[in-house]
Amino acid sequence: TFKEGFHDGYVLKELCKHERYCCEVLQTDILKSFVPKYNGTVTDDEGKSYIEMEDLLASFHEPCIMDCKIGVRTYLEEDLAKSESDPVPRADLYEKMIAIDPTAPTEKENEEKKILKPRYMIWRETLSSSQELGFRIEGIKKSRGLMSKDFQRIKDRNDVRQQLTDFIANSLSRATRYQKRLIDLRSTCLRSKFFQTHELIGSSLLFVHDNTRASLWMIDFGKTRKLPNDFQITHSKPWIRGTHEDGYLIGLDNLIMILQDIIDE
Ligand code: 4IP
Ligand code: MN
Repeated sequence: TFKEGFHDGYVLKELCKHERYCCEVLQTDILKSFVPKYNGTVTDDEGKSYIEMEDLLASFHEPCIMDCKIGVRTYLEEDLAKSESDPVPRADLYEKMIAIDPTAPTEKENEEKKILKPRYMIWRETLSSSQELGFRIEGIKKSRGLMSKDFQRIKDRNDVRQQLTDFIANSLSRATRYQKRLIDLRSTCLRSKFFQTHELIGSSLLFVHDNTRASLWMIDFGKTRKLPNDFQITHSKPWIRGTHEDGYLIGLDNLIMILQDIIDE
C-alpha cells in the first residue's frame, strides 16, 4: 500500500493523523535512527493526502523483509470501551476468522455471521505468539519472492524460532547483527522521551537484510497514543485493563532471547 514518493528514496503512505504526529515527534527523539526519515505530507491530484517517508528498502539489493508486530495487545483500550457501549459486529472480521479457523466462532457468532473487532483482535493475539511472547510474525518476503502472510498460527517459541532461522537463512552473522540492533533499540527506548510518554499499539519492527547488511526499524504508528499526563507504563508488565501497558519490551526481550538461542545453536 505504498506509492512512490515525490522525492527520490521516499515512499508515500496514506495519511493518518496519529501516525503523522508520531513521525514528527520522533524526528527529534533519540529513537530517530530507528525510524524512517519523515519528509512531511503531500496531497495528490485527487486530493488524497499522504505522509512521505524514507523507503527503507531503497539501499538494499534484493532484500528479504520481515514484519513483526510488537506488543501483547493490538487494539486500543478506547476501542474496547466503544465496542462495549456501542457494539458493531462485523461480517468482514467473521469471514477473516473462519478463513483461518472455521471452528473459532461461537454459536451466536455463527448465527449472526458477524464478530466484534476486539474479539477478533484478541483471538488473533492468542492464536499467535502476541499474547505470550509480546510479538508475532506478520509477514515475510524472501528476496524476489512474494510476501507471505501465512503466520497466523505461529505461536510456540520453537515455531517462531524456526521461522526466524528460515528467514535469516541460517546465517550466524545476520542473527548477530539483528540481535545487536535490537539490543541498541532496547537501550535507546529506555532513554527515549517518546517511549516514556506513549503506548505503542499495533506497531511493527521491519527487519531487512540482503547479502551484505541486516538492520531493522520501527514502523506503523497509527495506533500509538500519548499517555495521559503524568501516566507511566513499564512496557513490560502484562496488560490489565486501565493500565495502558503495551508489552513492547516483552516483545523486544523475547526477540533478543530467541535470537540468542539461534546464535547458540
Ligand atoms: C487487521 O487484522 C489488522 O489487525 C489491522 O492492523 C487492523 O487495522 C485491522 O482492523 C484488522 O482487521 P488482520 O491482520 O487479521 O487482517 P494493522 O493495520 O496494524 O495490520 P487497524 O485499523 O486496527 O490498525 P480494521 O478495523 O482496519 O479491519
Ligand atoms: Mn503493520
